[in-house]
Amino acid sequence: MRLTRYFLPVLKETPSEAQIVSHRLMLRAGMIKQASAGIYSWLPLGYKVLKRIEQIVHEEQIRAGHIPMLMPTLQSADLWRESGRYDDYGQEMLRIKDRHDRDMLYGPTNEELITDIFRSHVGSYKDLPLTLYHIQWKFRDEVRPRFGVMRGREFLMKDGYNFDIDKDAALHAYNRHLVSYLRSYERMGLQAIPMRADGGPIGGDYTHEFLVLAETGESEVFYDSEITDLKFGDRAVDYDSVAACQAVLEEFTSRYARTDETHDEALFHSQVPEARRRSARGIEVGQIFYFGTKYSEAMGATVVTPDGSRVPVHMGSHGIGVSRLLGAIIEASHDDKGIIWPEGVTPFHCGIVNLKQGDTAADAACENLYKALSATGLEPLYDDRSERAGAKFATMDLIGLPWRITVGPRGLEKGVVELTSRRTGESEEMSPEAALDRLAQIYANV
Ligand code: P5A
Repeated sequence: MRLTRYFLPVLKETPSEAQIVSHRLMLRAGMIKQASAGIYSWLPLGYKVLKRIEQIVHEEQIRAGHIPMLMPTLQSADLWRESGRYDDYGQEMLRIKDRHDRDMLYGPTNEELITDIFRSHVGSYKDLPLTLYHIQWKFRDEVRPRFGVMRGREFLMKDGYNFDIDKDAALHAYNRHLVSYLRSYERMGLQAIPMRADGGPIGGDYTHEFLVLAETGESEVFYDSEITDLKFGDRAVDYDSVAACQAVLEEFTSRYARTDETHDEALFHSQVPEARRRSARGIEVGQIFYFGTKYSEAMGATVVTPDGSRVPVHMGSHGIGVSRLLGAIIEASHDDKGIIWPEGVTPFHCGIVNLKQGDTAADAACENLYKALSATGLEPLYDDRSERAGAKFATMDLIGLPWRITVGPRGLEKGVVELTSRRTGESEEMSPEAALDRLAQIYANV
């Protein structure tokens, strides 16, 4: 993309309504614009990152054997009356009437809708196990929407639902989700720690939240500091192996780590030596639940077992806060100049800064780099504006592309350009070909 042809409405001023750094930076970098309280338009740069995150989530869910689909945002109130949640959900639910005076709602989650789909089409144990998921907009009329996309009213969630014959099978699905979530967050450059949590309006008492530690997080958390040394890495886990998934769950959840809803001070003290006890704040970027037959019993989602009897299916639901993740990643990765995107989610792989637009050699070298990068499947953002170098660097630093190639007439006389890491600020002179090779290598491992 050439910057002169792009739509990147960066702000010079720091917006006064934004209280936390990620919200400020998303506004300044022209990623989002508030449409009304807690509801945002995703401008091109923000939309690009959102899509990158979605892509990682899709890839990891499919790898785990879960099946993508799409359910609507608007739902009929009748299904929610069946489960009993229509009255329970309270003011967070946005209720709408259509022209026939039918009660509708903008879905805050999809347990009822998916259970209805399941009961309409599945009746036998032979069709299990089954996990369906989608990535779809949700609406929760939060009392205090704040911090930009962190606590929105309209937000994008990946929500998955497992259907299993019994509790053991459903717990394997739970573990599979835990493994796939660890992989997903790490690919986004995040450490998200699974912590024992509370079921809230979804239900069930077997649930973990995934938390990214950050001072601006809305949750208070208590944990054994050893947990922060755990890395999932690029290990290959066989998602069909009950033992392998169980082993990952045990490794990542055996140490004390709880949100304030389930925190037990006495247990914390008895399980964790004082030097390793931590209390901190965290951003909840996902949650997994096993709630057994809560919805299947209420809504009659049953299957025939091998011995011919009929049983309600065991279920769980599993959510990732896709739009919230942008805020969480920025909270975890920025400096005073702007965002620092991890390679896995960056909107463009590399920036090209032309120090002297209009100089024949510099223009030609930039064009060549632009074409060569694009040909290798990488997406560069070429700053081809006739701006001062300082202004171009400031924009690149603000929008946070992890790598920048700087091209100027003086370097070109020596046959070199400069490759700069946004994270370390270190620059290295090299030939344009060497810069291309280096970038290809970096992104081959992402
Ligand atoms: C699990 C999937 C559920 O709704 N039902 C379907 C279950 N879980 S949850 O924990 O309530 O939500 C899942 C994730 O969505 C994100 N989230 C939000 N993101 C932005 N703004 C909000 N107002 C908001 N509310 C929830 C969180 O990341 C949460 O973990």
